[in-house]
Amino acid sequence: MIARACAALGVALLFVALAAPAQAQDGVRHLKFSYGPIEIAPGQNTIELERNDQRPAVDGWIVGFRPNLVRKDGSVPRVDVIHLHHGVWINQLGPLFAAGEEKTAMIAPPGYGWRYRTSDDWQMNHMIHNLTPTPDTVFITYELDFIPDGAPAAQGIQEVRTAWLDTVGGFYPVFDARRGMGGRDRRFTYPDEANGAPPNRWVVPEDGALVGTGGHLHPGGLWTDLKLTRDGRTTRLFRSKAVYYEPAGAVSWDVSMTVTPPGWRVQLRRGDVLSVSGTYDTKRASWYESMAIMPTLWVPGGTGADPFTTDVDVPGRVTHGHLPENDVHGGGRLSGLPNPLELLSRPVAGKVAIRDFVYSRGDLSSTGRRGRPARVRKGRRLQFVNRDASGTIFHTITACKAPCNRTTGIAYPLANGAVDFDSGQLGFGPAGFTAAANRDSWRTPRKLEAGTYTYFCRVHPFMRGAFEVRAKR
Ligand SMILES: [Cu+2]
Repeated sequence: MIARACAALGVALLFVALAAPAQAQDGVRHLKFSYGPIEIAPGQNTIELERNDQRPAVDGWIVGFRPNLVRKDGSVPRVDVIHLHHGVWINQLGPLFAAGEEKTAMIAPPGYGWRYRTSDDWQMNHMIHNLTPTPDTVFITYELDFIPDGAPAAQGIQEVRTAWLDTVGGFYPVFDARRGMGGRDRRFTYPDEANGAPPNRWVVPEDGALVGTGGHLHPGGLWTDLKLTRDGRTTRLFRSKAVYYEPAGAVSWDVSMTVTPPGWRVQLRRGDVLSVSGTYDTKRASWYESMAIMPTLWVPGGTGADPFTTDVDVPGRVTHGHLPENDVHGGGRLSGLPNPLELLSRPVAGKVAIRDFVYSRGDLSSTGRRGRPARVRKGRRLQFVNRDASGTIFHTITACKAPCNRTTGIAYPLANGAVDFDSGQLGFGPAGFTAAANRDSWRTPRKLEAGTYTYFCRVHPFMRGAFEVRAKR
C-alpha cells in the first residue's frame, strides 16, 4: 500500500513535516511562489490535479518548504470559511511536499536536500473546501529554501526523498473513526483496530536512513506512529503527536503536529518493513473521513542509529503555534437559530430536498412551516435528496447533539448526536478520487426511537436541521 502510494503517486493529501528551521547556509535563497488564482465555487469540496509551473528556474536543492493559503489581498481565509483540506506538490508522479490545514513546514536537516531539476514534471493536487455558499478566489503560496547548483552550500549535500507512508493509500485515503470505537479506552487506532483494513507497509528497497518525519491527522486525531519491523521484531521509530491549541480539546484544526528533531537518524536495511497507524479520540464524537499519513525523509545509502539498540523514539516538537485563522471556534449562544426541541413538528410526505444549502423541511434557518422539524412515524424512514449535487456541492446529514443550534466555528458543531448517523457526502465524482458518495439520496435509520433528532452538514456546518420520530398511538 505504501509502496503503491509512493511509486504510483496514489495519494491525496496533506502536509507535513520535518526537522529544524533552515539554517543560514551560504547560498540559500528564499523563493516565494503563488499557485493560482484558484476560483472557489460555492460550497465546493472537490479534488483537482493540474500542472504546476510555479517552481525554481534553475537546477538545485530544496532544503525547506512552507505552505499557506491566501486571498489576492494577502489575507489568510479563516479555517471555518475556506479550508485547505490538502495540497500535494507532486514531482515525477510522486508526492514531494504536502500541506493541510495544520500547515506544517517541511525542512530538511542540515546537509540534506530534495534534488530539483528544471526538467522535472511538477503537478499540483489540491482539495480546497468552501464551507460557505460564497464564492472566493485564493492562491496556494509556498516559500522554498533553495540552493542552486554551483553555490557553495550545494557542495556535498545529500539527497533526501519523500517516502509517503499512508495508512490507507489512494487519492482519497480515508477511514471512519466512529464514536465508541477502539475498545474501553475510546481510542481507535487505524488500521490495528479496524477489521479488514488493507495492508499498510513499505518494504525498504535498499540500505539507507530515515532523517525526519511528522504526521498528518484530522480533528479528533491524537497521534500517528511510525513503526519498523525486522526479523519478526517491531519497534516504534517515532510518535507524531497532535498538540491542540483548541480550547475545546482534540476537535478542530487548531493544532500542530510534532515532528522529529533535526538530529534524528535511523538506519534501515533492505527488506525492513515500515508501517504507520493513526489514533483517534472517539469519546466525544465520530470522525468521518479521517486520515493518518506520515511523509518521511528517506536517504538511500544514508546512515543512522540502529533502532533496535538505540531509542530513536524521542519527543518531537511542533512547527508552529496557534494560527489566527483558527480564532473562530463556534459554540456561542448568539446564533439566532431556534431550539428545535421547542418547535412543533410537521408530517412530511415525500422527501426532504436539499437545495441552495437549505434542507427543505426542518432547516433551523428557515422560518414558518418549512422550519418546523419534519415528522415521521416510528419505523418509517425519512428520505433526503441533494438537489445541489452538481459537480462541486456535496452535503451530508450528520447527527449532532441537540439542540445543535449554536454558532458555527472550527469546533462546532461536532458529529456527537445521542444516536450516530451520517449520510456520507451526497453527490457525484470519480470513485476513489473524491469525497462523493456517488448517490444523491439517503434515508434515516429504520430503528430510531421516538424523539427529536438534530443534524448538520459536515461539509457546510452552518447548515442545521431537525426531524422528529413519533411513536404510533
Ligand atoms: Cu452541505
